[in-house]
Amino acid sequence: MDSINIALAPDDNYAKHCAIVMASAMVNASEGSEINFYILDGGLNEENKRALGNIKTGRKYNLEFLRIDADAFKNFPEMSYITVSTWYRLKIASLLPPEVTRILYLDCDTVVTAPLNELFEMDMEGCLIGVATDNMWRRYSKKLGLPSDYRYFNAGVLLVNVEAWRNEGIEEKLFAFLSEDTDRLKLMDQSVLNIFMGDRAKRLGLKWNFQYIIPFLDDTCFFYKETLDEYISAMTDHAIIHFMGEYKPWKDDIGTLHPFRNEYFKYLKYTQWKLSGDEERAHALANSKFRRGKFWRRLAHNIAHKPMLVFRKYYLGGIYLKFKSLGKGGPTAHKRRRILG
Ligand SMILES: [Mn+2]
Repeated sequence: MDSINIALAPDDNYAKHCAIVMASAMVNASEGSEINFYILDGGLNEENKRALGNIKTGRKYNLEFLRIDADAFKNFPEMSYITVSTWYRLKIASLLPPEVTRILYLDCDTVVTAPLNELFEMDMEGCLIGVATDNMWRRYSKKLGLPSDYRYFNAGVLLVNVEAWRNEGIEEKLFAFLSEDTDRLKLMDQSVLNIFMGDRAKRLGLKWNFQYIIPFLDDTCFFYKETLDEYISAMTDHAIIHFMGEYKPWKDDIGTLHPFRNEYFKYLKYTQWKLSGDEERAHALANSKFRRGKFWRRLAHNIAHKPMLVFRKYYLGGIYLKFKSLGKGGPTAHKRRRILG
């Protein structure tokens, strides 16, 4: 029997979103796949742990909590909404039980929309991780002094070749690299992974980490020819959506601007956090009211804070993407109006 192994690293604030990622993976899993979840646990409370063990999609699943010594990470930096748990994934190979040889690490701001078997069957071709390109790849590569055609990857979805990590002592080498020069920590985990294993990262395609750009509000480097076709195709053919950046689906204000928001809400009902019918209706109503005019207010806000924004190449790139992808599917206006159900 094939198995799907997924690791997640929620703190108490993200337990609900974690449950939604889990529910979405189960609802979309192929029949007959065994589903195993591993929670990198830096100290979740009992109530949240119970809730993660009590997701009712009708599928059976195994759940294991891997206790992390949070003290070991106390000198590791955090950045705006990125908490220390972002670093936990670097310890994944030593935390997992020995029988797990490949794992899919998912950020808790993702949603699964298709079966994941392909990831567990593909040839890793000697690579240490499988990844997709980051929304701002070109800018990051430049900032880090990497070659201008290097496609800086996003670490929110990481297919980890655990076997290779163990055989080659990657974790030890990674932590030695960090302690050699503690300034490297300031780059945060994503850039560290890019620098450390960029040449051994298998490219999975944006289908597996689709980062939708909200035109007129978001900046992006996806409009460059290296990633343009990939983006346009992932708009309709995606298996994992990543709600990176500030437009989180659970935010009742600016989250309403994300056209794939409903992909998040449709899994709420399988979890402990499900809403009653009345609450759902009230929620949908409030959101549709809110969204009217929200776009323009947000645009005005962005321009007021960064007046030169509209002249930026990356900002214009988002608009280019919008027109390039029109007629190629993606969320329709009708779909956008529906929030729940
Ligand atoms: Mn993320």
